[in-house]
Amino acid sequence: MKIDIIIAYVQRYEFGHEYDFVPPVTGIHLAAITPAAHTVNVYHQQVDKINTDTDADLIAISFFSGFAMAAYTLAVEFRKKGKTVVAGGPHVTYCQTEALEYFDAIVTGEAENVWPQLINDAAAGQLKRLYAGSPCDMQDLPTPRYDLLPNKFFIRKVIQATRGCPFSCSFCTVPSLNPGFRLRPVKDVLRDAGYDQFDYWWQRKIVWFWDDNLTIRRPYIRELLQEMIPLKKWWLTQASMDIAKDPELLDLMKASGCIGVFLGIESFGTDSLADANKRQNKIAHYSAAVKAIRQRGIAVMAGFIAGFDHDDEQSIVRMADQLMEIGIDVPFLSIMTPFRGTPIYHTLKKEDRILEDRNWNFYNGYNVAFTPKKIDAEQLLRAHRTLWKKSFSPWYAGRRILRGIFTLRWGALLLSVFMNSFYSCKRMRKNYPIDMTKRKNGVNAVAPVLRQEKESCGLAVPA
Ligand code: B12
Ligand code: SF4
Repeated sequence: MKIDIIIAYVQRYEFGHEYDFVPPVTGIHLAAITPAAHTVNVYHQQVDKINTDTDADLIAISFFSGFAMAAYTLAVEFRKKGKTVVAGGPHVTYCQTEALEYFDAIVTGEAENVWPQLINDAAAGQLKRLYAGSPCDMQDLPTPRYDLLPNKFFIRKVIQATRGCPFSCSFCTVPSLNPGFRLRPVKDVLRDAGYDQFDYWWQRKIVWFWDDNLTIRRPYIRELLQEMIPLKKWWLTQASMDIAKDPELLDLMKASGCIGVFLGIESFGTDSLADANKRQNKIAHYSAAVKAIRQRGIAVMAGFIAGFDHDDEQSIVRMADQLMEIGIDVPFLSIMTPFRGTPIYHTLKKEDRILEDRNWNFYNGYNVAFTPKKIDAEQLLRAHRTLWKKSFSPWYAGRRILRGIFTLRWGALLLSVFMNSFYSCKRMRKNYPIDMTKRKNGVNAVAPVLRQEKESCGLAVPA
């Protein structure tokens, strides 16, 4: 069979990009675990135009909630042309009934244990409607099919070394989507990190670990990083703030080539952190933690969320200065989003605060899909946009870059220059994040034949 794997994507700004920073591992990993008898292509809507006139026998679409409308639109087009279309990913896992309206079959949860079976069934014309995946043991996974990535991604060597996260933040789907914490054998990770068949030096040099919490199991990360030192790579990952209290680990991160760490800082409000169940974050330690990481020349990227129950417009806009004060190199500024499968969704649903007339396009992290507590939805959006514009003004972005010149190692500085300039250019060109309420495909609008499921869908949320 010929299989097209498509990673659906919708840009959040007025204009899309033809090039982008980095792909997910999803598509090239599914391609790698596809039985060798079949031919696979991988397309990323993030940078590729999706051609529905394909000669593939099976179309497999991956998407998360914010891209559901785009994925359903593609599915409708493909099915009009007589194609068999299957899907998987976080959204499908939680909204099974809805997804089954658009796809011939769906895979819930992790796919490793069921994907080959689905392909065999499709080849035999005996596709079932639902394949329930189970947590993968992460042993003997092949190298992702990097050869199938379009050259339009700046960074291409994406790897998952671990899966899952031991924490349970209220807004996050990872604990229910990827239960438990599992590790790949270090030798397999090193093999992938050493993959070198890329055109450009930086694609060979940079390794982006798409782990949710790579550093949490200390003996594992120490072993991995020791072994990475001779590879002389630059690498990035997401981690918990507790790394800052482990100077030995930070030194090892530096020695093994770490250039950037993403921390989920989320808020400067004690009550908000408690609501988020982010017990690992302590506001009083933010500055010292960021300093300890930056002292090793490593850039600190950090996520912040606007829209906690204790937030008002002032507290949201104030974050632009607070994140500067604690020394963040690259901020990621989101709006609270009630993803299905998260505790926050269930709380907001119980309190009748989900804005049911707002479709999945509002679930891109830059729009409002619920009624905030102290302010209204419009004020939350306005405060977020003010925060975003202030944080990426040339003055703020420029200061972050300048600060890096004196502290960061040069790979980390490049990262800061690149990312801050990217967002700042968007802001200067008035290429702002799209306000979905102003869009035809926003409030009350439907994708072709889309009926958004109103009830809580899919898996139960762990207590
Ligand atoms: C890489 C990544 C990104 C990248 C690239 C995304 C892209 N191009 O699709 C970037 C940085 C751009 C990104 C952005 C965002 N992301 Co993101 N991202 C990830 C991340 C960290 C890794 C994805 C990955 O490669 N995983 C490794 C692969 C192997 O696992 P997987 O994708 O889960 O796939 C497995 C199964 O799900 C299944 N599967 C998946 N698809 C399919 C398809 C088929 C056909 C089959 C059979 C099986 C299958 O099989 C795979 C193997 O088991 C995940 C977290 C995670 N751990 O997955 C979050 C995640 C996908 N992101 C998430 C979110 C919320 C966002 C943002 C909205 C964040 C924000 N607030 O700004 C933005 C949206 C951007 C936008 N434009 O709207 C959520 C999605 C939740 C949801 N229900 O939708 C996740 C799960 C993180 C979380 N904490 O909850 N993201
Ligand atoms: S620490 Fe990060 S990955 Fe883990 S549950 Fe919290 S937000 Fe999700």
